[in-house]
Amino acid sequence: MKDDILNRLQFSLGKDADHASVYDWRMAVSLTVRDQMVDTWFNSTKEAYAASSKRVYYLSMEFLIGRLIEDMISNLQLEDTVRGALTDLGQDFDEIVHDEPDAALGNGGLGRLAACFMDSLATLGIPAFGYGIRYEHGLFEQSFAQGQQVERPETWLNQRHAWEFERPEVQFPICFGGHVDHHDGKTTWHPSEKVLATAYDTPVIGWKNEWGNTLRLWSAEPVSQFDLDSFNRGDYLAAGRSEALARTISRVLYPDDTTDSGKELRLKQEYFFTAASIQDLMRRYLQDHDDLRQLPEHVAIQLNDTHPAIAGPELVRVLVDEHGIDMAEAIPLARACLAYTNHTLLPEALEKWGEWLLGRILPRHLEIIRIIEETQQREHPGSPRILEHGDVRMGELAFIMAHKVNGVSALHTELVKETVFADLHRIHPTRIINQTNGITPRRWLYNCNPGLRDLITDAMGDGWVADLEQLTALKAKRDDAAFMQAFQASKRDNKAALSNWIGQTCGIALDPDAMFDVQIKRIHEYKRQLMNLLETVALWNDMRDNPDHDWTPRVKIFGGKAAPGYYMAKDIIRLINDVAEVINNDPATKGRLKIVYPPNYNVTMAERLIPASDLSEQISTAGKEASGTGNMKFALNGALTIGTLDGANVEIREHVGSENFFLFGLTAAEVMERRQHHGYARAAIEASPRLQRVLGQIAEGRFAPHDTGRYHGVVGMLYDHDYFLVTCDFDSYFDAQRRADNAYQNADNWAAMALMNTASMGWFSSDRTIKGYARDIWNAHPPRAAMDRSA
Ligand code: F58
Repeated sequence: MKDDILNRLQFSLGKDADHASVYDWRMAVSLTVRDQMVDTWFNSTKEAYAASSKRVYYLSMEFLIGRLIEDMISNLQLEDTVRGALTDLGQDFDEIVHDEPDAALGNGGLGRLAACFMDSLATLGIPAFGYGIRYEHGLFEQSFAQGQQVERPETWLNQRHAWEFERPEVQFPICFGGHVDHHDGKTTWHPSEKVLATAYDTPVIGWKNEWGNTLRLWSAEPVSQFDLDSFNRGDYLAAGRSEALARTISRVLYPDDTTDSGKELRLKQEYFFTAASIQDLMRRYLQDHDDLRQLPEHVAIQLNDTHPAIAGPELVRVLVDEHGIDMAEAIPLARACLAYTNHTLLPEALEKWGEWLLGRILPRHLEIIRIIEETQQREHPGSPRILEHGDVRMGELAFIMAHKVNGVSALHTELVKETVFADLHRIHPTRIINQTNGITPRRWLYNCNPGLRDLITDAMGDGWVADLEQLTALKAKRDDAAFMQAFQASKRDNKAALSNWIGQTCGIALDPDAMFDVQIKRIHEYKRQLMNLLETVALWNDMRDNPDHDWTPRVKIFGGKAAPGYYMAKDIIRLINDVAEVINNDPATKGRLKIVYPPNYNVTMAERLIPASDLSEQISTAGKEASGTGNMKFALNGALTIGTLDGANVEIREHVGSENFFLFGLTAAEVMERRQHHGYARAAIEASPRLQRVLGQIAEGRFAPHDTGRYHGVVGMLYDHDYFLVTCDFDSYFDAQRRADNAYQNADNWAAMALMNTASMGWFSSDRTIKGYARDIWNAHPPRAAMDRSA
């Protein structure tokens, strides 16, 4: 390993050890590790070909991967080797690992789920490709200026990305615009614009280096590099115009996790990566098959939300216009390949495109969508429409073109059946199924929490890493005093390390014995960071009123970004920072209450915060959080949840036991009912003197003394259109928090509850989720298991 690293340093980086920077060392280590993945990767590809396996194609606009170096090293079981080699070379392993920038090619849960799924697909040995976009700029970088969010472009590709292989030979033209000709029964699309999609492959190697799949990200390039005629005429801008146009397509990730941006560029991005992926998988299929009617036996295409929903019409277009299959046959054939995952019920997040816009950019696709619509109406008169009020509704399109549609938690799936797709569900009663989300235990326990990982492995071996349900054996340890002591110590160590980091980065001193209460996720009204903050102010008031009470010391940690155009979310961020400023400087609550909000929350920060958390905030308005996956990461790492009956919280509570979960709040049914009552928010505020006081303080400018009107909008919203029922759940939430306070006072009992959480979370491994997809949706199998069976 030492020689390999030095060789890489010399021959790939052109540096000698004396002059190498941390970056050079990291690249040398990464390239060395990457070399060791290639055999597994090649062999997996060969095996999948030899077995003529069905392949899974996971199409996702987002892959929120974070750093890769630790994943790669641990999945290859190289930790000790690499660490040892670097120590011998006089280098610091941790410093090198922390030098890698996060690949932030996603907004939040949806993108992170895709990354966890890639890890599980490889670990399970299921042949799969992840297809997405190689954004030049991932999710923006967040900083705070006077408490307000400031966004700056993220530049992960300024440095070379060590893990990818550029594939200049894998290149497909992607067309836009123009018109369509129908002649002698033949249809021809004459596009007006064309770009090239070039592949960049990152090998994804599963646990213990047994199987490797590919994450193939597409980058847009101009068809012709530049126009030499214009250049020679001295028109340098015109010479580079087509290049500039093409490159914008893969330039930025849309940072909007709330509403359909309505931008033409986003539609082009969606079509760009979907069309490239379909050309690629068709090419692969046609290499060793000639009967396109067998396509569904070899190809499973999973649509991660509606962003790639144009895959339906695109696949039909390719089958009909390029391979001469009848439309009537092509539609069901495409459907048999396609499945769609829904991640949201929020009406504003369901994608729609103006018919006019879609027709201008993808004229042939609009024709095909019309035919799909007619076919659906003919077969199921009165079916909900794809085309309505001048819009193309991508949810309906995805549903109608999928053979299975899945929700991401039990509750969410029921709500999908009852609300957004109620009418389609009546027509296709077996199409909607549930696949509750999961998380990869490799990243979210093994790598991020080495203390707990070693404790568990010492107690039971490392079988749990690929079979997380083995963790139930830990339940027997709750009476083992030595184990429980070590369990508590590992949490204490993680909290001390986090306190150090927060001290260094935010300049705030924390007491590692305080309860670390953490809410990290995108800032959104339905996730109710505001309710958490109001409770913090109420607690502060109570502490100041009763200074002699035996208060449980708390550290409230927030993390998360707001979409740049989401003004209410940005006000909430500013309010958190303003309140922190006042409370953190109040001598009356010193040592008892602190608020920290480290800027630029990302995957790497989550890996730091989650292992050091005691209390996990999962407090969305019931019925709004489709699943949540952060909730699973916390519970697995021994944090207790304070939460509503929403998303996967419901299933987490069933697994960990209601006695190990702080439940509060209205149920989804009660939420819908409450909204029918006129003036429900005012009534709730009037009934709660505690809440009234907090709202009064905020409205009076207690936290913005030089700009007292700053939060009138926020307070006014709570009085007049508190759609997410912050006011109605406030008292119940406050009480649940006091139950948590009391429980925390008994450290042994708290640790026993935390252990029950860790021990009960095995079911939430994304390995279980992927087995569910493979069985119920894809009918895909690991070729190796088939060979083992026949041997
Ligand atoms: C999330 N959706 C859900 N969307 O909110 C969360 O409950 C769930 O656990 C997770 O998916 C995985 O199923 C989500 O993250 C986005 O970020 C979209 C990005 C593009 C625009 C629309 C929202």
